[in-house]
Amino acid sequence: MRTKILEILRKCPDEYLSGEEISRQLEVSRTAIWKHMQTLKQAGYEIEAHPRRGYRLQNRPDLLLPYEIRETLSSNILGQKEIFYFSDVESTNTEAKKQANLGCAEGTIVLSEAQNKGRGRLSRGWFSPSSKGIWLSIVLRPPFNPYDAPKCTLLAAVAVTKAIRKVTQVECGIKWPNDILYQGKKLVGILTEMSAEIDAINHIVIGMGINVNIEEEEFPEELKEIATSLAMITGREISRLSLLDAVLVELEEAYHKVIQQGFTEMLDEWRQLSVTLGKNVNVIGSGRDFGGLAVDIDQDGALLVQTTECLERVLAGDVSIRPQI
Ligand code: BT5
Repeated sequence: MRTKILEILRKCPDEYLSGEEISRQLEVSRTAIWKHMQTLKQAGYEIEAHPRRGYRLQNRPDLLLPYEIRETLSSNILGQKEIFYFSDVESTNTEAKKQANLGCAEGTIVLSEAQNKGRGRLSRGWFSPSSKGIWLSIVLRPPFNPYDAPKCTLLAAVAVTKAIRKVTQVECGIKWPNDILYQGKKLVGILTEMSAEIDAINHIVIGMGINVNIEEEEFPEELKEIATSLAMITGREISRLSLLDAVLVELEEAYHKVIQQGFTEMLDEWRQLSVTLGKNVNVIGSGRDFGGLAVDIDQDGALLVQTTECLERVLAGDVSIRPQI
């Protein structure tokens, strides 16, 4: 109902519409309309209510509200079923996993304006200030073997990189396995979590943290040297709604292609968007630390690193790119 009210108000941006007119169009009482208007105001919409003329929409909040998302959404499945929206939550991945365990549909998305316990890998934290980024989790139920699940992180990284490039023209690239960087600084982090049986995936939750409109001084001291945002790079505010739409569309397209044709083409796209390949890297946390040249990824998405002794295959861990001397 609130989506419909907003639709009617948006059609006549400069006019007042009487409560009677709106209630006639939507076939509900004027009191019901009044109540919905109060809820919309509480959500941040500036709606002028004139005693004789009626209602007029003056300003939309810069929030990722489900009614606003549905207005611009051009994906077919992702975000088209359920959207769980919070102003503040511990972690959208934790919420998405809860919903997935309760049986939510594939394509369900969870968004929050802020996260107070945003998570990275290995219990690391994710800085998620209110309304400054896209803190998003997507529930997928892919027909793949659990063995293929790590490639979902690569798939998500390709989709987000393409979406960011399209919407903002920022030439960011992917650092294996889950970071999107711009000039060496982290713009996006991806956290993929899975629930599976031995031979089948129950669900995968892809969590993405995209730093959209965070200003340099807003980052905590420990992130200032290593993190960046789209607003810092472009010098302008970026529409989170347009970017969210592009991310969902790209991810959906890439996901369907992988289901129909396998991972080969996606892995090629990953190679093209990578900032890791061809660089000297240090590999940390995969059992033992070592350095070498990142030469390729294999069919499983593992990073192949040429050391002085042999070709190492890295399936998990952190990679830091050594600065060129
Ligand atoms: C990641 O982990 O990069 C995955 C981050 C995923 C965040 C999303 S937000 C929506 C969803 N819900 C969640 O709870 N999580 C997902 P990792 O590779 O472990 O990197 C974590 C490290 O990145 C931290 O230890 C910091 O050094 C750094 N970091 C934290 N917040 C950052 C930010 N906003 N921008 C850039 N770097 C950040």
